[in-house]
Amino acid sequence: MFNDKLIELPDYGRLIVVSDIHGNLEDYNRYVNLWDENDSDFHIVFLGDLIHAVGDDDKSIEILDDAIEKSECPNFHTLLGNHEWAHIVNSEIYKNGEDLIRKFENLVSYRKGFIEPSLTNYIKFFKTMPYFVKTANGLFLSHSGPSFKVKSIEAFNKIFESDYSGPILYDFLWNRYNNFTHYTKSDVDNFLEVIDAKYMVIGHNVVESYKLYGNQMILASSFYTKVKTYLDIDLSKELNSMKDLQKQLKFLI
Ligand SMILES: [Mn+2]
Repeated sequence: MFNDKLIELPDYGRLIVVSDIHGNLEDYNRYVNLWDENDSDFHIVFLGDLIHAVGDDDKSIEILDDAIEKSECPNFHTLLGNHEWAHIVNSEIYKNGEDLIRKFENLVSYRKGFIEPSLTNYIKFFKTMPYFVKTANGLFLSHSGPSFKVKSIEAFNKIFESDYSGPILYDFLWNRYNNFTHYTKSDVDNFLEVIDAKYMVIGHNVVESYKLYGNQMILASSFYTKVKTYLDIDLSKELNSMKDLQKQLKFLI
């Protein structure tokens, strides 16, 4: 069954995986320039949170305008992050005391002259964002998670039936690896077994460069990191250990 919230990638081609951009246009452009939109077997995935910079230099609008254009390409994928989700469900989101929803709305008015129809169109775009990517060689990509509540494939598939307020989707957008009430290494393994994948790659957390948490890899591609790290994956290669995945890590210099 076709599911536009779960992208399945084949056992051939190339895949670049980039985590949270948070309004950093310079980094966004550097990653996009690594990719070739004309090669349909060459995919790029952003793991959510394209928007919301902390501080003054917030290029969320410029990034979104470009991403909306590029989303016409079937090999360009931007997953839903908790920051995009907050606009969809109209939930508050603060960082360093800044109200990021208001800040984004002000930014839209400032850049476009009026808040509407641009704001509505951005939220429409957020609603087109897939939640997950699964590759034939055994990777599962999401913004965050997993949810320890997912103990069967049926429980997992319920995410796609419920709307944006579902508790399991919430876990895949907000959970943090260093909070044992969210999930443990064995929750990662249980989840990977349920969805028949080997390794999970997420963003969302503040780590320096990248971090391994059991069979989970946490990437920091832009936000809060000195060494900006992404994956450049050969989809035709089998993955037999986390080392095989680590070998495909690259760094923006
Ligand atoms: Mn996040």
